[in-house]
Amino acid sequence: MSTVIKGGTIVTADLTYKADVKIEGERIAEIGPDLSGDTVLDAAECFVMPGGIDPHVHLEMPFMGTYSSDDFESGTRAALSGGTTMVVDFCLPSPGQSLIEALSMWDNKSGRAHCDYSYHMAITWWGEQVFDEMETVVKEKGINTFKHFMAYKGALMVQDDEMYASFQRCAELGAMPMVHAENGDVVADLSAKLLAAGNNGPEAHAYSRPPQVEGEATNRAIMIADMAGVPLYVVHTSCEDSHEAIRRARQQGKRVYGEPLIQHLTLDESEYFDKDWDHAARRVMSPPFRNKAHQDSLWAGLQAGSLQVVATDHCAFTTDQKRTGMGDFTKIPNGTGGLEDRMPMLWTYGVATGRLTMNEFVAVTSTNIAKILNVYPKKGAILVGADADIVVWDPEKEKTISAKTQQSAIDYNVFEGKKVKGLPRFTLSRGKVAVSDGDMVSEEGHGKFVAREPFQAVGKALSTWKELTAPRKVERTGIPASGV
Ligand code: DUC
Ligand code: ZN
Ligand code: ZN
Ligand code: ZN
Repeated sequence: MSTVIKGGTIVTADLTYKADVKIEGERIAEIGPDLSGDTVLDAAECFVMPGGIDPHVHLEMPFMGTYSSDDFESGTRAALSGGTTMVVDFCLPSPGQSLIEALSMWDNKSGRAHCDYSYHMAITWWGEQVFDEMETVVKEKGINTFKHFMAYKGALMVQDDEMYASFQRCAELGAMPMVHAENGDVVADLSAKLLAAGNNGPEAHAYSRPPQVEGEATNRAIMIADMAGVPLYVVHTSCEDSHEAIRRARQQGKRVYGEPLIQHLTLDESEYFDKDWDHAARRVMSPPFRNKAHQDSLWAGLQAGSLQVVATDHCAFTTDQKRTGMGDFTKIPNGTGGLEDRMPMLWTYGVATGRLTMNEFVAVTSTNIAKILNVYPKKGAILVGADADIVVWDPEKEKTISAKTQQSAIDYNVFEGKKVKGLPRFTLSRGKVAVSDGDMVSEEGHGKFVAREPFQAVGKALSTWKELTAPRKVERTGIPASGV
């Protein structure tokens, strides 16, 4: 059985040309003029692009006393509906839990995925067991990225000495550390002061996490990564303060990557002020939305290449879940959706406005991500032999974003009412049509885990636990009950 995508214009990160694409089984078999096959998908007037990769999602994640509402079923269905064909979720061990055991819990959830997926492993505590298991995670479990939370004090937050030790371990294993860069000590102090002064509404969440806390933590993580001799991936870069640190590091030859979110690119802090409680609380996420000057900085970074990737940090909570934080903003579950809307929103606000070229669009939604995460060209490419994760993009197709028509399992959408132009006509997941003329025909359980090989090792001999400084012990309560 073969499928041919016919009559379209192929757009990759570096080329734009007219050709048909023939798929046999799960892979691209041939690219060229006038191809034929058993099934023909009409791509006339469309762009044929590598399916999107969202490198940052949280599906059914235990967090702040609840679970994020989109699971691997609804979340990956939402992804495909918007042209995204692979997601990378975060495996979050509870403090004291084995990384391998946490992974098996994640495997139990991800079996329902409609599209392919991979994991990052979070370092939520530190000890000899974590040190040892990191090797198994990299060498046997196909995971080459470790996430560190510099915020959520007393819960997920790592200390600098732990981060330094873990970064060194990443270096010797050929893995890359990632950071949620916010100074958790300062956030905790500002939050307490705001609450004490009677500021308990959702807008106080934004005041508790100013750009400086992000800029400081980004700088700190970059310097620690440099001393550990390892590249660094900074998730959800939301402001100039953090972007500036990344830009400077790159100019100095450091391999540091920055990931703005579609939410921060297109929504600003006015979403929190003079709005009703539900409206503002639904948009509470960390980092919070910023002002327009910060937005301009993020767009400039994508244009200049100092920021490489657009993600969502999709972590969707219902209005009822958000309302558990009424009277105390630190208890509002942090997170927003976006998985379904990332590509149409970026096309509409990026490509259609002239901020990004079509090739840059492909780079930041797919190809750069595949390269940075070491799954290129299996993913992120229109090349013979690559997985047939493809989106046939109709630049004339329009819709108004609405919770009423979305795939995501929550009762609102932070982009409600926004008109987008540019949507999938077809989305293919490993050769299987998942969106057909705008209709969902994807298959639960079709998604497979994508293993990611270690990066080129830095060449040091493996150290043992004893050789690293054993960081001091920190008390942790586990999954945060509140948001600092
Ligand atoms: N930020 C959020 O808004 N949600 C999930 C975790 C995070 O860092
Ligand atoms: Zn984060
Ligand atoms: Zn996140
Ligand atoms: Zn299948």
